[in-house]
Amino acid sequence: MSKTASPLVGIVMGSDGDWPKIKAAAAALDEFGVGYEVRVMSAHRAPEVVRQYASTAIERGLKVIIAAAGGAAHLAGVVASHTTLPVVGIPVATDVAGGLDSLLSTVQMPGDVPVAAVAAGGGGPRNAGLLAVQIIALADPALQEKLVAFKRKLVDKIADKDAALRNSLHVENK
Ligand code: RP5
Repeated sequence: MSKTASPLVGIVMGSDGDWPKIKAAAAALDEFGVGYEVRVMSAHRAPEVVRQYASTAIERGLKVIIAAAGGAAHLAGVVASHTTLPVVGIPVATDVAGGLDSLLSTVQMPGDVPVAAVAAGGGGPRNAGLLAVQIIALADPALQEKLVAFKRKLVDKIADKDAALRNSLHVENK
């Protein structure tokens, strides 16, 4: 449902092979009921498609674009060059030091063209989704409330882990 109903977030990636590595971004949007669309496009192999997509994103109602790419990861930067929407870059994990190539290509933008880059691998893709939710929530009080509840649950989750670990250590030490 989130994929089609008035998408507010565009998730674009350089290759279909990126999807399994970054789909946690979409899952985070699903969690908060934020609509999104998903596209494969390449800054290098189909630059005109990227230009067209990014330069019409605002008029199509998008509020944030999440752009994922690996290796010479220029997609987020090129998208950012064609729109005033906030762009969140996901450096796709690779076998080069876990995605250091992607991370540097995504994050080392020149001044005047910002890309908010998340971590390569680990919680990075999920954080990209959450960051998009937080940006959209600035103008959506109901979504903001969901984020406040989410933060509260994080505290509870850590308290439970703390109690469980301390309890297990206490049992072991007996
Ligand atoms: C990047 O090159 C893509 O984002 C992908 O991570 C990487 C390899 O793409 P394929 O050659 O597998 O299509 O543009």
